[in-house]
Amino acid sequence: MLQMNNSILTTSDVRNTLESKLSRYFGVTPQEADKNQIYKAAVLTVKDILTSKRSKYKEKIKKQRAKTVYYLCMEFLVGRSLKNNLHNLGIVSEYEKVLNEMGFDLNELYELEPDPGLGNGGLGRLASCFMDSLSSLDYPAKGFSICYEYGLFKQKIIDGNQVEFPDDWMNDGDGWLVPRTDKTFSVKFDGHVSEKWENGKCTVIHEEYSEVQAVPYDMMISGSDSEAVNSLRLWRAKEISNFNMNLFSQGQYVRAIQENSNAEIISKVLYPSDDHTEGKLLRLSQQYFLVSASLQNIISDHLASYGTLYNFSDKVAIHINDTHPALCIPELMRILMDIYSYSWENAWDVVTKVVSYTNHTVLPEALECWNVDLFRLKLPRIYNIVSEINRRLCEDLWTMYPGDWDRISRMAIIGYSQVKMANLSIAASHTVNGVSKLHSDILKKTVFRDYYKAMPYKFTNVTNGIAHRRWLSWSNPKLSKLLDECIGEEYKKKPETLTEFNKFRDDTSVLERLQEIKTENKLALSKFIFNKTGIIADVNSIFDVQVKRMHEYKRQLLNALKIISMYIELKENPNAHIHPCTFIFGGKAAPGYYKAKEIIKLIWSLGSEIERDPKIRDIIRVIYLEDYNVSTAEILMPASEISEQISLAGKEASGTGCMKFMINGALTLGTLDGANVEMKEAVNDDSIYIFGHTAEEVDELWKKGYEAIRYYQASDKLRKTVDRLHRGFNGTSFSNLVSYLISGYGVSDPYMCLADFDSYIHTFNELTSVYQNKELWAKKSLRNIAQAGYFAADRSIGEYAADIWHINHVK
Ligand code: GPW
Repeated sequence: MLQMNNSILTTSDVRNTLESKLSRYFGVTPQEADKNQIYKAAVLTVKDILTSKRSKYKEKIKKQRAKTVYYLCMEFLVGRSLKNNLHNLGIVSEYEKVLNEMGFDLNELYELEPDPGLGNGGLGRLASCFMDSLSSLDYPAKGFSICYEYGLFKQKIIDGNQVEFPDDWMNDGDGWLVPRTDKTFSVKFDGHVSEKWENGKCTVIHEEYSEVQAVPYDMMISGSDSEAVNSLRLWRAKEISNFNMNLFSQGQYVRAIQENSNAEIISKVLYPSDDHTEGKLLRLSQQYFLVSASLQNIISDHLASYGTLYNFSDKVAIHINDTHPALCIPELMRILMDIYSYSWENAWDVVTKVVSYTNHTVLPEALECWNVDLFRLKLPRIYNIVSEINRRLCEDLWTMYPGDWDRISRMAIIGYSQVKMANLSIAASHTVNGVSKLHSDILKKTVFRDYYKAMPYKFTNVTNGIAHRRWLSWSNPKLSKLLDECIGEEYKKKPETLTEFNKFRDDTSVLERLQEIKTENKLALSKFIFNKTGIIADVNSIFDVQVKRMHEYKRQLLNALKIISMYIELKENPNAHIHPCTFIFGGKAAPGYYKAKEIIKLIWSLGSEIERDPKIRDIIRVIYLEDYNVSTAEILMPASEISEQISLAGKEASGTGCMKFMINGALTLGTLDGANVEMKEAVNDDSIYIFGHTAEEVDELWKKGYEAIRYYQASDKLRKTVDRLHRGFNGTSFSNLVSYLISGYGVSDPYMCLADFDSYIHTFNELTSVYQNKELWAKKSLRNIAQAGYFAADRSIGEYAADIWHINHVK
């Protein structure tokens, strides 16, 4: 129940506000209203509650002159909001009751909300989980991103091929956005820059630029059982109405108008590649658009509160989520020097005190580099500043490492016609962190080794975490209820207290309840799958799930090989001892990522062939779930039993899906990669199933030379599997994938699927054999749930707040 204006929100308040919204916006009574109108009215009323709560919270921040963190990220994968907001505000039962009286089912209303896809995957979802925790822990925070008109594409699988469709989520999904047309900023691109000296003072002149207006749309993020409502500000590009009068006067009316509408393309669409950079001009424009608008906003808010910039670094922390917003470094320099007349040294001092940076990958294809010519042309002033940062950096490095050109060129920000964004980010940030222990260690040892040697004090680790309320309490109400009964509700605010659940490891009635809950959740998922695919997934089979972006390093192909080998075994011996399994896959491939699309085709074809064989499909089934997104994940996680986290060790920075599975009681089958390593430490060896080469062994294998063919020759099972892959499934041959896996001359599969195949199969068999013993399985599942508290975003945010941002709770 929510305390509003010192009074309690009652059901009659809810009824009155709903009625008044229905009448005002749709001219209907509750009796006349349809589901859609009721849904929209509910959103409007919740938005009002958030607004009033937010203004009170803002007052408090102001009064306490509290430091705020600004979290910049090109992606926020927010998921649906109605359910989350009602839960976080503690007003579900009031709404449920009133809506029931009006003849509506709240759960059905939730389903009407489109799932805004303003992110690709892990990176964007992490940002959203972090916003949830920031608010729930009463930290003052503001997220900044782009209001993409088209979010991540919708995926359809047609004959096994991924086909992309536009996601115009704004059509119905903009209900949570509050446009703030009073708070716009202008962002300048292109043109020429020159310096003008007058009376010993230098002014920078930027001419013939093009200008875009950034219009903010705010989404309010309520905390759970907290006072805070923070906001996520999404910028939309709008043409500026002062047209290029030169063009008009030259009679070029159409071109003048056309040039303007080009501006709006900046916030048109989210780039659909994950862990990969394309180096496109439009993407660079998007990045600068985000940081320039956000920084102007941060500075103008600061001036409005304090009237001066002298205390800027005491009151402001700016966090860049990977390097995508790294242009905020030169942009802050530009604003301080060109507008507020700071000296270089003073501006640099401010920048290096406020900016911190999280790295999310070691994959070389994801480390952002921009072509110097493109960069200079689009952002001439910013290029000047980056060059000067680079010049001074190299000068310092020269004193540190005289004559060591190799090292200095590796550490330089500009070199070989490229601007290296990671080097810029490390050079200017006070703190740099990786997202799991293993990943942070790898950063220090490999990609950022030189920087770690030169500036060891900057480097730290903050292991990722998830919004455990969304992913456990609100998505899995049955398990949540069991936990409430066993250990009380404290874990909702203090996830580390989930360990109390360990006390019930020998309580047979609790273990039975766990099994029942899993079965009920599997039934719900099974219905969902049936509605989407017409396939009935048997709830008595093991639900083995791999859902994540399609990527070679995540090795969905290895999982497919495992299933193929089981298929062969069953064909040879229909009575083979295999516990029935339903293999569920889901995930999108970047539209231009051919190999990933081929793997989708393989999984789909394998599934289709099996589906036509009644004997086999009763034992193993393969389902490819289309258009995997946050809402689908909320149904999948509670119903999963095996969580496949099988990336090649050393490649997955952290992974966060793994944590959602764990907290819902799935057992992990995984490599020692990313956060799996810490999950193993948390549950002990008998409740997690680890296989394959370690990161160190992978390195050694590389150095020695990875010869896939050797594994093929050494294992009968593997050889049969790969040969079968060559023959293909459902009429499609996959010989390309075979050459990819074992081509003899060093160009084969860099993610070493074959090297881990045998140990994967072995560990999978070991894991599934436990399933015979339902109680033992439930015990292991309980252990996972009880030890998952560490992987809550509340813990991660607590660490960022204390060790990196130095911000305090505002209550
Ligand atoms: F390349 N991640 C992602 F590092 O989802 F920027 N998209 C991305 O573009 C990048 C990373 C980037 C993921 C990591 O792959 C995953 O391991 C990690 O758990 C997640 O970011 C959140 O830290």
